[in-house]
Amino acid sequence: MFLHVEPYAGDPILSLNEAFGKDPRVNKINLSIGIYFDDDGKIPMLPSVRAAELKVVAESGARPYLPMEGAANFRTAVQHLLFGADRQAVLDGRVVTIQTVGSSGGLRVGADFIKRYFPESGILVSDPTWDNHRSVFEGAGITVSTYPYYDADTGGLQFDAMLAALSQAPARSVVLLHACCHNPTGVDLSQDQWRKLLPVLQERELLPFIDIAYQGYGDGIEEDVFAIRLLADSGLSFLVANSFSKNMSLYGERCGALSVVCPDAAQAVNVLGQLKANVRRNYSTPPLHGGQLVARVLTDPDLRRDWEAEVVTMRERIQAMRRQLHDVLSAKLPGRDFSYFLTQRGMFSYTGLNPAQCDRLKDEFGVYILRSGRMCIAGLNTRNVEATAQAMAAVLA
Ligand code: KET
Repeated sequence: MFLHVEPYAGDPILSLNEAFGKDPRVNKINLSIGIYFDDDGKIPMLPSVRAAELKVVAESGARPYLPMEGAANFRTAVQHLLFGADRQAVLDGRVVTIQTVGSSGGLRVGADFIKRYFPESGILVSDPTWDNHRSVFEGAGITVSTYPYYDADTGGLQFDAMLAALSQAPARSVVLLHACCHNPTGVDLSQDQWRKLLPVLQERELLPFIDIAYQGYGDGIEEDVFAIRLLADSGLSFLVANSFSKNMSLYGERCGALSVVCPDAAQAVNVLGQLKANVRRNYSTPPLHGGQLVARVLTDPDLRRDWEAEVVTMRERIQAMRRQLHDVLSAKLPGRDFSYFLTQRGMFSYTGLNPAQCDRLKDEFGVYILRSGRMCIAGLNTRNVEATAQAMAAVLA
């Protein structure tokens, strides 16, 4: 019956992370997957999230189904976090938010919505982008193409080429944009560049789909939603998928959301209805537990304050690791420019290592980075950063 089913080639991120788990070497270093590890190399349980969990568990033992769109307290809290409670688009009822199975689930529900209501539209993603973007949108039957983004010569952004490509895109093309902490390059648009991009999106009648999986890891929780609020204030219609995997360290709880900013409240009602219909035919309703932790942290003033401080701690630890890796490598290989470790933002740096060099890092030194050259800086700590720099210097020499 299943003889025609071909073997799965594996996923460039998850399969490498699994390979790391099976590697028997004690000194192995995992810089593959986008997970924040603390200085002890552990995935933290944030104290604010732990406190929220104790309260949530103490209050209710019942496990009802959530509505298709998720829990009302979660949806409102997330909408306020992203768009601001007092912003016009929110006050006008133009924004709808549903709770999804991680932001991956939000991307997929959004992709299905696009396929159904914009059947002619393709999606443009940055070159490069998170590997799974292509899989999610192609999996929904949408044609994926790229716009120029990363400049390998400068380690920065090809902003003019990006604008030029988007200026040529067919009307109603979907444009996938990373709000902050671009995955995999760590290269973001400046606020000024976002302002210059906006008229192109408007004039070409493009439909932005914003992915924000690292809110708080760039400049700050509020600062990192600059682009989302700029677009919402402009009256543009767009989609946003966001994640609490990283900034609340809730990976396995699958906490995310999909928001759609609509032209008016009446259209918003219909859009919400179709998102619900899509959820119902896919997985029916989202899971309960993790979303309640998120809602509690976001709405309890004390927990919210603690969480914001914890995010600062995580961000600053990554920045310290960036600095240390930069300094050790610069000392080992003088004359080479490693400043990209300092300018790139969020969890990742794009090292420019080729696949053969990445394989050497893994095979000879037990240092796992993606074969694209993406390194998860959040996997470095005071005990492995030196060894990582040694290994990198060896394969670069
Ligand atoms: N968007 C981006 C840009 C992203 O990097 C991830 C995860 C997600 C969405 C998914 O988030 P979630 O809410 O957990 O569904 N990225 C890391 C893990 C993964 O590939 O799943 C990574 O790039 O390593």
